[in-house]
Amino acid sequence: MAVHGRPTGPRSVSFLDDVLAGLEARPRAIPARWFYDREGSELFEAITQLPEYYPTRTETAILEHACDEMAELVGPGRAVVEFGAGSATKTRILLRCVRPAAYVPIDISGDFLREAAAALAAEFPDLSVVPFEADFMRPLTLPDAAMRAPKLGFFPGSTIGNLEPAGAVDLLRAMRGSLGEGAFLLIGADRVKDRDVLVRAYDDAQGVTAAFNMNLLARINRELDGDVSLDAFRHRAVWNEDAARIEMHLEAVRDAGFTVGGRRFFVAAGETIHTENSHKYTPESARLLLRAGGWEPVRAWEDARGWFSVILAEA
Ligand code: AVI
Repeated sequence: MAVHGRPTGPRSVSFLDDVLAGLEARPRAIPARWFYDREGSELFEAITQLPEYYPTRTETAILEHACDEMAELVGPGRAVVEFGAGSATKTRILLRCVRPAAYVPIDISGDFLREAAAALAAEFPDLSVVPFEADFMRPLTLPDAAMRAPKLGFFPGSTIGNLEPAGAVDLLRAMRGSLGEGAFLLIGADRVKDRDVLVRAYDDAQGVTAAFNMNLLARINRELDGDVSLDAFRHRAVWNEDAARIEMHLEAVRDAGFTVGGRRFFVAAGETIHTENSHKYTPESARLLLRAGGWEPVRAWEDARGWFSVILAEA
């Protein structure tokens, strides 16, 4: 399955443009949304099952535990609008509790969206499921069927953390605009915690996250007529304390010359290509971010270790 994250930032024209621009730039950086081809999406799904990758299971447990309280706070008859169409388990937990009038999953990948929506419609026969193929990084006009009910936006997974703070604020504001007056937003936010726990979550013992990161180079070779030697690079996950984020990089282990889309590049040993940011939040920084994005936090739930928060905010 696909979905989940697909961060980040203003969309440019194509994979080729982003890769060429990213390899030209200093520091070199390629947007994380290009991770999610079929292989990348499958690898991400495998990451969510890893013992070291606590966010998915922690957030799921929080939702299970707090869902009745969430339902009481938001009230019945809402349209649940999910940004990204397929945190399958989490969506089901929420829909069972909240009993909405409609469910509107928004995703840029139409095929995946329709599959996920059909499965949910079969499982919740009384629910009006209205899949909406769109790029939720841009302001949206929701389908008519969803416009009648007040909205509950759902943005789990701490996918917000894959955006730079300014981009995160823009997205939250766009969500506020799309969901309208009286809306709620239920959002997952991964917390700042012990550095080793964080680094292990992004550099697991089985090497699944390494494969996820390296798949970007493989994808460049597959789709952009590239000849990057994969063994010239290795996966790095680094905690950036100042920016409160895990950074993923592809580091050249030796001098690497290669061609992409007919252009020649040279990456010296030790140089990196920055491929992802995953920002982590304190309770205060999460509240500040939400307020900057036009949302007033109402209630936050966390697990016993304080590793992950699910926050309900109102427009
Ligand atoms: C999708 N996103 C929230 C994930 C994260 O944790 O930032 C992507 C990921 N990258 C490596 N592991 C997981």
